[in-house]
Amino acid sequence: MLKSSFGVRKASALAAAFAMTVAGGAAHAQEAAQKELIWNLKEPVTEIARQIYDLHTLLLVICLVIFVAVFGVMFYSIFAHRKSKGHKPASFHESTTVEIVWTIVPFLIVIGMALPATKTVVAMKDTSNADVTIKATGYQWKWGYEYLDGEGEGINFLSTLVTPRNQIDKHKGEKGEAFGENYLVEVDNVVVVPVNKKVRVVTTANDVIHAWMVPEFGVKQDAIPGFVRDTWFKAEKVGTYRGQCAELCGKDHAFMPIVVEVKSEEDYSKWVQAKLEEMKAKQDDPTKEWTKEDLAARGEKVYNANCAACHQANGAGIAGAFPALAGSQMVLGPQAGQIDILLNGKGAGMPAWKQLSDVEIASVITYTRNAWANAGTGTDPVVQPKAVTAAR
Ligand code: HEC
Ligand SMILES: [Cu+2]
Repeated sequence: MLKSSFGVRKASALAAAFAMTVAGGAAHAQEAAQKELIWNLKEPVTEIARQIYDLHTLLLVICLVIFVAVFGVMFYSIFAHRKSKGHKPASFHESTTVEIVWTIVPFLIVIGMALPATKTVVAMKDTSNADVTIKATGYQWKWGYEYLDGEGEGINFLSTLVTPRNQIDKHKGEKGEAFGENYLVEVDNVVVVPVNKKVRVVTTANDVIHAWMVPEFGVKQDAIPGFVRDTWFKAEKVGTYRGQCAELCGKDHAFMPIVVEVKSEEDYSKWVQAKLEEMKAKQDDPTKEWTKEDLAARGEKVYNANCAACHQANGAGIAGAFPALAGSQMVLGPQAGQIDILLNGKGAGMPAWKQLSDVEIASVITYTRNAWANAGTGTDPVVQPKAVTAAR
C-alpha cells in the first residue's frame, strides 16, 4: 500500500498541475506542482506522517467510491425508472434482507477504515526508547524548550516569534513592511534535533491549553497546564520544518509558531556543543552588583521579548485589558511590590515569570523604572538581582 500511494501522491500532484495548466497556461504548471501542498497534506518526513498521509488518501478514495456508487444508483433510478415512463415504485417495507444488508455493509466499511487507522494511532503513542527527550512548554505566547534526556541534555531556551510587528500591522490595513518569506512561522531560537533519531516531545503548559504541532512529522499534541503528555517523531530528512500552536490559546495564538531544524548527527553534535557553551557564557552572576545602564539595556531585550505583547513597547498598555507601566504606581513605588507581581503573577491576566532568571527579572524591572517618562520619577530606580533571589 505504501508504494502504490506514493503513486497516488504523484498522480494528485500531476492532476493539480494539469488543472492549473488548463486554467492558467503552461507557465503556471510548474508553480502549481510546487503548490500541490496547498491542496493536500504536507509532504511527510516521518513514517507516522506517511501513514497518516496514506490513510487520508485511502479514506478519501473509499468515501469517493461510496459517493459515486450511491449517487450513481440514485440518479440512474430516478431517471430510468421515472413515473412518466410508467414505472411503479417497488415496495420493500419491513424487508429483513434489506435491514440486514444496510446494517452489515456500513459496519464492514467502518471496520475496514478503523483497522488501519488504529494501527497508526497505537504507533503514534509508543514513545518508548527515545534517543532524545525534549520538553515543550506552552506560554502565552511562546514556547519554552528543555532538553531533558539524550545528547543535548541541559539545553533550554525560549522560542519567540521574530516576524517584525510592522509586517503584522500591515495585515491590519496599516502601512508597513511587505510580508517576509516565513511570515508568522519564524522564531529566534529553533528546536534542533538529529536526523533518523527517535525524539520524544513531552508537552505541558504554563497558563492555558496550547498544542504542539508540526504537520510534516504527523505530530499534534495538546500541552495542558498541570499535566504532562508526550508524542514522538523520527525525522528522515534534514531540513527546517514549521508548525504552529494548534489550540486556541488567546490573543496571540497565531503568534507562537514552532520551528524544528533537523540536522545530520554530526551537525547536531556541533550545535549541542555550541549551545551549551553559549548558555554557560550567558549565565549571569546574580550575586554581582550591576550598574543601572547594564540592567536597563538587558531589561529592554527581556521586555520586548516577554512583556511588549501585552503592555506594549511604549509601556502604555491597552486600556481595559493590560495596565500601562508608564506612570504606574507599582512601577514607580517600592521594589518589593513589583518583584512580587513578576514572580507570582496577578489575577487572571498577568502571568508569573518564575522561568526568567533573577538577572532577567531584575533587569526588566529596572528597565520599566527608567524607560518612557518613568525615568527619575520613582523610588528604587535600580533593582539588583539579589533582591529577586531573596524574594523567590
Ligand atoms: C499576557 C499578558 C501580559 C504579559 C505578557 C505581561 N503582563 Fe504584566 N500585567 C498583565 C495584566 C493583565 C496585569 C494586571 C493584573 C491585575 O491587576 O490583575 C499586569 C500587571 C502588571 C504590573 C502591575 C501594573 C500596575 O500598575 O498594577 C506590572 C509591573 C507588570 N504587569 C509587569 C510586567 C512585566 C515586567 C512583564 C514582562 C516580564 C509583563 N508584565 C508581562 C498582563 C501581562
Ligand atoms: Cu498557544
